[in-house]
Amino acid sequence: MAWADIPACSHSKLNPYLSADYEFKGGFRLLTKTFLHFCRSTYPLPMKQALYQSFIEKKKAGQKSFAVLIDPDKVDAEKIDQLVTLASDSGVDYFFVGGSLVISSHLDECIRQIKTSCSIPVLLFPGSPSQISKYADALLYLSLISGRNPELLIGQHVISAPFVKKSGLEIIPTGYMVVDGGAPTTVSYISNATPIPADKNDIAMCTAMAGEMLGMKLIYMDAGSGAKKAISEQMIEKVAKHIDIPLIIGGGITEPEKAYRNCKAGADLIVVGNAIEKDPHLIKEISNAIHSVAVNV
Ligand code: 1GP
Repeated sequence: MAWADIPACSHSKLNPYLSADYEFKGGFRLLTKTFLHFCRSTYPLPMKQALYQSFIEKKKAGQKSFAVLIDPDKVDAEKIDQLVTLASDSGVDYFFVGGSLVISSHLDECIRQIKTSCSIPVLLFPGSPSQISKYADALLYLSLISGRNPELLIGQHVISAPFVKKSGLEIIPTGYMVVDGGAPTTVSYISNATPIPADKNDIAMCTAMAGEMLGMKLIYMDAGSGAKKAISEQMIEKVAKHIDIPLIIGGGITEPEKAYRNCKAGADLIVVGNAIEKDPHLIKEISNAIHSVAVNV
């Protein structure tokens, strides 16, 4: 039945076309069903946002978070077990998994092991589009906004977009900013992009503001894994004051006191990898320091 065939008045008591009324309702249901099917196939269900929502809610409540970074190249099954146990006992909020250069091919196994042993969410922190695993909870969809390398701003994203979409992961657009950490790091070398000079707080501030206005959902400032010098509290404070989205800070953080001061300066989430690889028992101290920052609601 086409729309043009529907009688002008289809109320059963007034309508002489009783059978047409029945047909109209049936036809309408069929059209509704067809329309919904069309919408679902043309416009898939909204992207998952559960983890991002948790970031936003924690930020609103003034709660600081701690992520342990696991580089799949640097851990075996036994080490993962140890990290998961320590992290679970210490109230770690997230695992980040990835690295600027991942050589091994056990990313999936690494994440599956974490997921089967604890309920801490796993976010991919990929150095390249090959570091995608459907077993993770979310993907930090990084655009290197501090650099001028078009491949890391948009090029690799275009190539991997269909694959990323198909993964079913929660995708979190993240403005990634590499800050000079006192010596070349893997990320500064591999990205082929100049890091923001450590004392140029205004450049960092403007870059983060631009990232937010371009639609990034997180800003991640990173001095690079194993950086000699972590990002200064002055730079963190400057950036934090000028953006409303959550701010992640990582690179070269080796002591609980520094993690604490970064949070006081405005960081919402602290990432530590290298120092924990060397001494996994730091997890508890750093976690306590981060979670002790007073809630400022
Ligand atoms: C690196 O921010 C992370 O991308 C963590 O750095 O390994 O130095 O803790 P570290």
